[in-house]
Amino acid sequence: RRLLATELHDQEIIVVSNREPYLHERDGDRIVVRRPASGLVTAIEPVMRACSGTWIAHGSGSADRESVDDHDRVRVPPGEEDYTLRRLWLTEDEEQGYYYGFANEGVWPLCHAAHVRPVFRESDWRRYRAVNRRFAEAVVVEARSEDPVVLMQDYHFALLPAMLRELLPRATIITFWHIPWPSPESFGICPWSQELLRGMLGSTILGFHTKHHCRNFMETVDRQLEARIEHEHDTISHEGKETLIESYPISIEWPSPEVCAAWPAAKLCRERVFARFGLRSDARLAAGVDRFDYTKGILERLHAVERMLEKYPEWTGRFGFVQIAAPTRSALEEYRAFQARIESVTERINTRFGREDYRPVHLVAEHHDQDALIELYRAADACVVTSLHDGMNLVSKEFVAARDDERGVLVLSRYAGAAREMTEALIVNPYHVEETADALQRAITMPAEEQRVRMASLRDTVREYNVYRWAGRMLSDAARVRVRERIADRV
Ligand code: GDG
Repeated sequence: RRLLATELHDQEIIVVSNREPYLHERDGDRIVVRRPASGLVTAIEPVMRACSGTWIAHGSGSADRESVDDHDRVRVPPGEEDYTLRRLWLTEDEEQGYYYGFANEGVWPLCHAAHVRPVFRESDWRRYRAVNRRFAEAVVVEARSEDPVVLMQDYHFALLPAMLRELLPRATIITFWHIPWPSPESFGICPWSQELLRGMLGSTILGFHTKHHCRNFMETVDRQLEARIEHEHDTISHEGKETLIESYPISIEWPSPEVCAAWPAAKLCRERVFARFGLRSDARLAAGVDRFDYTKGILERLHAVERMLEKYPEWTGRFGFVQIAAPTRSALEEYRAFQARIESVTERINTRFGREDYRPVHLVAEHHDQDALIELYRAADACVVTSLHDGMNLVSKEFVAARDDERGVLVLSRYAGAAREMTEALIVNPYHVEETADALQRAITMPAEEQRVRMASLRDTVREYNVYRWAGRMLSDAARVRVRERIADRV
């Protein structure tokens, strides 16, 4: 956090993302504030609290417009008011075309190797372009200087960097792509692939979670555009503008001693969670926490649980798997069908292995508050992350951060960016049911000393490479580039 403050000096910071960090929702007569289930929000929010500034996002809470007098702008977090949240209101057509259509039916499956076919509609593309333009104009309205540092977030805004570069040529534009970047062949099927690449290359810095995603991006540009690629410096020069392509593995805010002191003891968490799900006191508990998304490997996880119960029948009656699945994008048919499938597989496993007073799988398709997630992380013998493809995955890091008792085992997909750093987890190929089932068995039978050694080492990594380091590295690279550009301007 200190490093971040040094990097920022008095620099103006503007964040642009689709998702807003605080939603105002109507609950009967009251308006309540909710934090959305989003890895992006989890990561950026502490950075914004540290540096003040303005966050521009799509206002989507049911009571956002009623929440404050100037309903376009609100100071957040509620009660602390560290920074400004500027909301942009989208029409239903805009939301449908830009968000659900192009971003989530097009780019999301395009970038994730989860075997879901992307859908590209001309009308969605037009709306995506128009909404990117609206956000670019909003940045210009909010900017107090001609050279702010603008942090663009994610695949909703691939066109925005180049649009903003035209409007604010002296801005430092840092774009962070939170999802994987696929191979050039996979990306090439998008009818507007070149426009997307040109848009992104308006950035001063373009960040991905891993080196592998950076390499894929550079190869994609190499195949599709006339550009100079300098692998030695990790830069791409296109139409007279240079972009640094760099990996910045995202992370979480490491909990302070005060935060940890306020957590209920792990034993108490266990008692509460076991009571909630009707588990015997000698049972083992594995947990999953995800947005209810087809990329997260929830189906493969259930197959592994089923196989484990089949292969190690001694666990029947003594093992519970709790899956929190926060509702997401349910307006899309693909998501509804996926969610229905998971419900039916859950039921099948419960019918097969359950008894009158015992259900092995508990699927809770509801948004939970953060305290409830911490309680579950602290109660579990194992946290299971089996993403089919995931830029990073923050749940794995949150689980580790919650385990100050140095107990619990992380089972982690090799296809999550997190697997590159979190090598002391039990790394699995989620498509390999047998391997994942055996990893589960190993996790819930791991001796305490081995758990401690693995967990302590994972905790060192996440504590050290926390979200402030992620932002600090990006901002210090930006400061370096800025100085170089200013000198070049003068020459
Ligand atoms: C994208 C990339 C990358 C989940 N359920 C609830 C809830 N959550 C929170 C988790 C975590 C976040 O949502 C999910 O973060 P992930 O990183 O696992 O995944 P995505 O949302 O897909 O995030 C991902 C990330 O961006 C950051 O760059 O790591 O690869 O796909 O923080 O705790 N939070 C609450 N209630 C829930 O029910 N409050």
